[in-house]
Amino acid sequence: MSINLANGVRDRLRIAIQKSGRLSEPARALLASCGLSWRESRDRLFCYGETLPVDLLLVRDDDIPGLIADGVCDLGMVGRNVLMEQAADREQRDIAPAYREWRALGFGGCRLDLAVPESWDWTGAEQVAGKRIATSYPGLLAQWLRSRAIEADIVNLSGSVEIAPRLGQADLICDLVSSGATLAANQLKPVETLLRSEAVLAGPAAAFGDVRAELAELLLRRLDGVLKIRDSKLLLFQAPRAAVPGLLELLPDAEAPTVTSIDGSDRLALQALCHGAVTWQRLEDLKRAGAAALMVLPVERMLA
Ligand code: PRT
Ligand code: ZN
Repeated sequence: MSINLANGVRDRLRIAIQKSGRLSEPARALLASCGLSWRESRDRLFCYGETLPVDLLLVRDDDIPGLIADGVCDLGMVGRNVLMEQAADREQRDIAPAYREWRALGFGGCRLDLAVPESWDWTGAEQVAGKRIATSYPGLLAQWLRSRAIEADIVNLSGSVEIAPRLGQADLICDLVSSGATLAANQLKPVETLLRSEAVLAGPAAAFGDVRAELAELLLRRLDGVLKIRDSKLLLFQAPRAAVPGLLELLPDAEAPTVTSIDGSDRLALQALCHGAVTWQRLEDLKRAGAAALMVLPVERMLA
């Protein structure tokens, strides 16, 4: 298979995802649930789209914003932290942001936090003035410091940020945190959140001027359907007519239900799409409020 990676007008859509790492499997799974499938090339860097003209480029996550900016890829799935760090860097160098976040994807969640040695008494952001802060996110950290008019030294490290205070390279750190276990293992504690991050779909700032516009629109429609139903369940139950208003109050996250009357009785059958978790607790609350024959069904696909 010959692959033309040149820029310009194209009739296929090219999406960059992480080759290997935290985001690679969930990104593939999400695209697969949008009905995409691929033929893998031998070098496993490029996957040719079979069901739709949508190809994958497997790269390091840090390369994704640049690939979109350069027009080598049309879209990318990358952490908001990476996208915004590179946008901050472009801003600092007076380069226009060539990409933007199109959708939040609901996986790869983490925070960019300031963390200090556990022995510190944290009194507030001004405490970092004049201190050395180790980070791999110098652009976002500089923005945050500027927004608070705080001056501090940024120690730019590409990895192992969390051991910098113990090595005497820095006084505190600014790094990604998910469970907090890494901070705890290094006797650090989180004190401020600079950014809440998750994987996002990034695309160009300007619209596509060719067939890729339709492909991107189709993909977004499917993606929205998948994201919307990810935590959604179809709830079926029966209830006496008089109990229905009270029951609907217990379902604030449900869309307007379909209501059917049951012949020859005062009872109604209801069907409601719920967008939040339908836990045992919620089912028990509904039962107490008059619902019966409760059933929770998974939703496989939805097209609004
Ligand atoms: O090779 P490539 O450059 O593509 O991969 P990478 O090593 O740069 O990235 P990878 O796979 O580690 O992370 C990809 C993306 O996952 C990040 O850009 C974030 O958007 C997201 N993500 C989510 C995380 C974390 N959670 C996370 N916990 N990225 C990194 N971490 C690290 C963090 O840096 C720290 O070292 O995990 C440690 C903290 O984890 P906890 O659970 O101990 O708090
Ligand atoms: Zn990376």
